[in-house]
Amino acid sequence: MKETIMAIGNGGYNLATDLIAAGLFPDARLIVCDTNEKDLEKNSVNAAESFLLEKPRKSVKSGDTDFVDDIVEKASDSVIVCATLGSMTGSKYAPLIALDAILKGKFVCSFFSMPYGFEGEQKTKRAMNARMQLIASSNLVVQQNNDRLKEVESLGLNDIDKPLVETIKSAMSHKSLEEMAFSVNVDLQEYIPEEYRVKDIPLLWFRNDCYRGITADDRKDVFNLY
Ligand SMILES: Nc1nc2c(ncn2[C@@H]2O[C@H](COP(=O)(O)OP(=O)(O)OP(=O)(O)O)[C@@H](O)[C@H]2O)c(=O)[nH]1
Ligand SMILES: [Mg+2]
Repeated sequence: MKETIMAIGNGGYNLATDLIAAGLFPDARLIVCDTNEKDLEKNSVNAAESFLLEKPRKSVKSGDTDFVDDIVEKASDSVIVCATLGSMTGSKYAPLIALDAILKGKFVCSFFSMPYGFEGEQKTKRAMNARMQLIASSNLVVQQNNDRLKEVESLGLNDIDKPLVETIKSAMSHKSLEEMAFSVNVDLQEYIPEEYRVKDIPLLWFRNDCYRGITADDRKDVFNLY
């Protein structure tokens, strides 16, 4: 299935680009979304579509999917949402795009990072809320914990997305994204490369469709908790 990669925010775009550069999704279409006009212009060079988003309100609710409806309309049946959580754009819009896509019956994978600890409690809380929403709106999620990148000595300054990209690459050499999402009794964490398991605790985390059978209303409810 030809994937549509949705790059949300500037870090989301970087992650999407790194995934594409790794050759994992050779036929994918790239859709770039940002609230920042300059970043959008800079990041849209190789995009099939680009969308300037409104600056998000403090908290988005499930009823806000009409903001992203015209974006999701452009996606194929297999959607890969890329965002780096913590700031406003990725944290607010990536979950809404995933929700709208999954409610439209699409297959949704969300790949994202959590912020560094030094960025403060507000960013961490915003990212945790977005993560919860993404889990409820995706068939498969893969998370990278940015705060633990410093524990991997081999990583250079330009390798910020390398653990996430290499983990997805390693997993996809064993299984398709659909197989990862829907297989039962498979420990997806086993696909995380050895160098990213510092002190036996991986910097990354896989979650497959843990809410199998969840209703559309249940998914939406997760957006209306806070
Ligand atoms: N893994 C990774 N994390 C990043 C990258 N860029 C930024 N981050 C992290 O993601 C957080 C969000 O940064 P951005 O992606 O720039 O924010 P945004 O989603 O565009 O949101 P705005 O603040 O509204 O512009 C930062 O606080 C960093 O923790 C990146 O290229 N890769
Ligand atoms: Mg931005």
